[in-house]
Amino acid sequence: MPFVTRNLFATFKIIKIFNMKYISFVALVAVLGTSCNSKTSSKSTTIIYENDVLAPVETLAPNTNYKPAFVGQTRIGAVKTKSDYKTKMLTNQLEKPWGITALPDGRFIITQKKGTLRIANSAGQLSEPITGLPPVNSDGQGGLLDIVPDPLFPENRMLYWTFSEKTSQGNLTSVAKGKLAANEKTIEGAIVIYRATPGYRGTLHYGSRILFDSSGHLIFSTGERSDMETRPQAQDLNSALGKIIRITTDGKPAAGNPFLKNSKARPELYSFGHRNVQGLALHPITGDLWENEFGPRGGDEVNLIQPGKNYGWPTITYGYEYSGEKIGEAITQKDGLEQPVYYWDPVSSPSGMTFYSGDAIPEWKNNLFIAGLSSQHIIRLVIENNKVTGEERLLESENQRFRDVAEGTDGALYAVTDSGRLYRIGK
Ligand SMILES: [Ca+2]
Repeated sequence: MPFVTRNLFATFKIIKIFNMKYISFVALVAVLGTSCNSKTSSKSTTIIYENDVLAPVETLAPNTNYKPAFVGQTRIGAVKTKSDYKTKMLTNQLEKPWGITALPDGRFIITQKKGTLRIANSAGQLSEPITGLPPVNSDGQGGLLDIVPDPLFPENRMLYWTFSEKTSQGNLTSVAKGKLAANEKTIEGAIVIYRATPGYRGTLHYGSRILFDSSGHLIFSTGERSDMETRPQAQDLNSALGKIIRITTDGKPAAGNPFLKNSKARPELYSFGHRNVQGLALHPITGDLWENEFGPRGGDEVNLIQPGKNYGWPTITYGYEYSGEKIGEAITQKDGLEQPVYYWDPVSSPSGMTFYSGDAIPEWKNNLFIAGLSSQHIIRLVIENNKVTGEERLLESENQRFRDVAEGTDGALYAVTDSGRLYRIGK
């Protein structure tokens, strides 16, 4: 009975993974029953049901020997979308797209790394490159990064974006704003409103995503610029590196920021201890701010951001150095430092992300969708009560480095890839 042996082995392995949490006696009997009766046993070796919880999507060995702080912090059981949805590549003519955001009229504004914008409609037709933005330094991981329209865009045509800027003091992440001209060929009156100093000569770990919060202020992210020289600044409240930052549309510290009364901290800071924040999104129901960030080798994270909190880097991490060496004291938890809600080891290279708020695919409602770079798929995370309860991989067969994903006004998801593709995923 080789199939039964395999099924029993798989069952016990899954029990170990889930620590008996999701496996009922009934489910166990169901699996054993399947193994005895099934002619094709391959499915029953990998799939075990209770409340639609399957074995985790990740099957590769982790890079570290670290253990999660709580059950479900990594390698949660898989979920699978039951609704019909279609995936369509709308165009492959974008040039290194980096950020995509819906405009109120149903079209999209898309950044291209080298410093221009494109507008796409939901059929994938592209405008000519839009110029008139301040020069970007697109070396390494830099360039024109993320973009967001003003909440009053239909009236004022204002756009806000982040980019890597070369200055005499080194390269840095900056925020600029400008008005989309009526002919949609240029940006008018573009000015830099904020510079995340200090500058540094490297070209890695700039962040960056940008969005508006419910009070009309800008929230954006930076990175710690990767090198050992700048890494400690993620913990330094007098540096803008490795931070989430909240400013007014004029680039001033926003009212209500957590460090306004701390004379040793920069008043624009919102949270700290970040490595390289590549995704930001507001939860459609709670309004909470969520982020993702690149870990080193292992330890990519999803965090629920609370103002003033320390997210740990580089003091605590679920990853090793790329060389395989351990980082700092090789600890994953410490009092006063926040735990990620979820992490990946091996890494997924999470980039832009969005919560799904549409009605077209009801089972996706309030799920988090994350563009995966090296992992080459779109990650779907089901989140309940601020815990991840399921993970799915979408568009794996496309073999694309997904850079950003946004929700359209039509209730579909739209994703851009490093090779220049724009996808529509929806009904
Ligand atoms: Ca962290």
